Amino acid sequence: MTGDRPFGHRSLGLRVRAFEKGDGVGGTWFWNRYPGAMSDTESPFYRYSFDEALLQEWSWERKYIDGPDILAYLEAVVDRHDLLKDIQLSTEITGMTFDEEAETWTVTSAAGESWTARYVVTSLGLLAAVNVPDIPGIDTFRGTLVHTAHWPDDLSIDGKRVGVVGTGSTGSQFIVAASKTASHLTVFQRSAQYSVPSGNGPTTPEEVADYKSRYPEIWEQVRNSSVAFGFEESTIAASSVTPEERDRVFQEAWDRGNGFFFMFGTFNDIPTDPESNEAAAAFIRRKIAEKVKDPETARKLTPTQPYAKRPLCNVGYYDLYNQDNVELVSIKENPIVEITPEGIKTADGVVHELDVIVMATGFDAVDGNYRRMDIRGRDGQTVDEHWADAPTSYLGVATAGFPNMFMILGPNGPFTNLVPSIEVQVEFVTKLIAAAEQQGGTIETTQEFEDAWSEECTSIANATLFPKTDSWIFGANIPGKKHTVLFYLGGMASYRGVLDDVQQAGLRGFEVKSKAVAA
Ligand code: NA7
Repeated sequence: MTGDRPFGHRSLGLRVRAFEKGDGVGGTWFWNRYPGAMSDTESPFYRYSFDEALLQEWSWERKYIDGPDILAYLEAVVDRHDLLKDIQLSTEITGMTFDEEAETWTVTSAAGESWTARYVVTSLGLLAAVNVPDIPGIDTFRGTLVHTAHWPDDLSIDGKRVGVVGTGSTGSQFIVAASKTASHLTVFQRSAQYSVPSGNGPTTPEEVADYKSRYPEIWEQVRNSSVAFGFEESTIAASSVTPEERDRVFQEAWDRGNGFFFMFGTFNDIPTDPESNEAAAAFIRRKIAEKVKDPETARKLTPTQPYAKRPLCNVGYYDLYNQDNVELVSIKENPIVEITPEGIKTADGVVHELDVIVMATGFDAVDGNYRRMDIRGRDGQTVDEHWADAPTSYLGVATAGFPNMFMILGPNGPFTNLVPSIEVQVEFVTKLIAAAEQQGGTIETTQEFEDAWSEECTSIANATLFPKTDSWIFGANIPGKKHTVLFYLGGMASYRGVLDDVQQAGLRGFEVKSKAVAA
């Protein structure tokens, strides 16, 4: 292989066995095949930086890559690096137990197979444990009921009566797509959302060539930015400029497109200053009022919470509610009471007759899949017990009492375009494993460092308006889940700075315990 830098286990010369529940690689993009699925990170930045040759080979034709193209890209990565020989597909791992005597992990599958390893790296998916609401009568529906993350390849909604529950990032993408092909689309909305235009459209070959010629500087910028979306975050406070100037900047961002750009590229205090946040929110609310013709529909679509959830963007999200085939039901005002064989019944007694019900109801984010597995560290303690109060970690990659276990996108990792975060964490975990290899022992973090990292994440989150809204970023979407921070909201550059400091201080916060040395 040429043109790529040594990355991950290959730089250590270790043997690796990877397990994947799906019948193919791709994770999120393997599972999420609903109509309209796409990344809202612009195409040049939603890819790995480590394979420089592939960056040159792989092109794109639109501002954003859609689900099937991302899956094809990930398959190409696997192919090029001949990874499939190390990956066992269609294998659901159900348990992992640390043997303190042997200092090894035993990994077991649902089929009863087991393997032993010195190290385990968990990449269980940040948004993978599916959340399906417990609605009475859900099993009685005569049509097709699907969660967006389990979309069957042979399910078409063309010409059908479709109901969708959920208007988050997934729901709004699906709604835009379904509004074009369903005979009737009923949107069951719990919370109104702020959505700005994505600005999606064709890219010219010249633009693509220009990006390709600048990749080294692009990655430099991405890694030194906050959200790692490939744009410069604003350094100007909305509170420092006139209302006219704010609206000029918001309009420019509206015309440019992209949700993260609207929140982080316009001004630097939208997520933190209530007045600046309200200025952005009011701008979007005015757009809703301008676009949506029926005042009652416009009222229901208008959010009242601060603009402080994961930012969304779509093409024509609000306009589509003017179409005759689209109907909006506010289930805050008129709750779903049950699912019947014919469709969805709301509190006003109406049965909305449907052929397909789509649950765009999200995920038990971040720790969901960890808790669904039986993961046992020192003294037989499970991860579920260890996280009884809240899911925690040191630097998003390690948790105390679980030696030689490393998480990619574990709790309290950075909140960014996830591809660069994955790369940064893989590089860091590789260094941790190298340290353990070098010293011939186990490596683990301590409770003290884990607690300090949680405090750091909480205090950063509390300096923002994000905890003031109910979203999966704090676990608020799952009934009974504790409202707690699940991310490091300090940004990519700061996160990398912390990792650099930790390394320079001899992996501060990690202990290598060598039995040989102890003996
Ligand atoms: P989200 O963002 O968690 O959205 C889920 C949506 O489903 C949201 O509108 C919820 O309303 C709604 N929801 C959840 N539970 C229910 C129940 N019980 N009844 C009615 N409506 C419900 O998930 P997504 O899949 O859209 O996006 C997750 C991330 O994946 C996304 O941010 C990307 O980064 C990728 P709510 O707003 O909670 O009132």
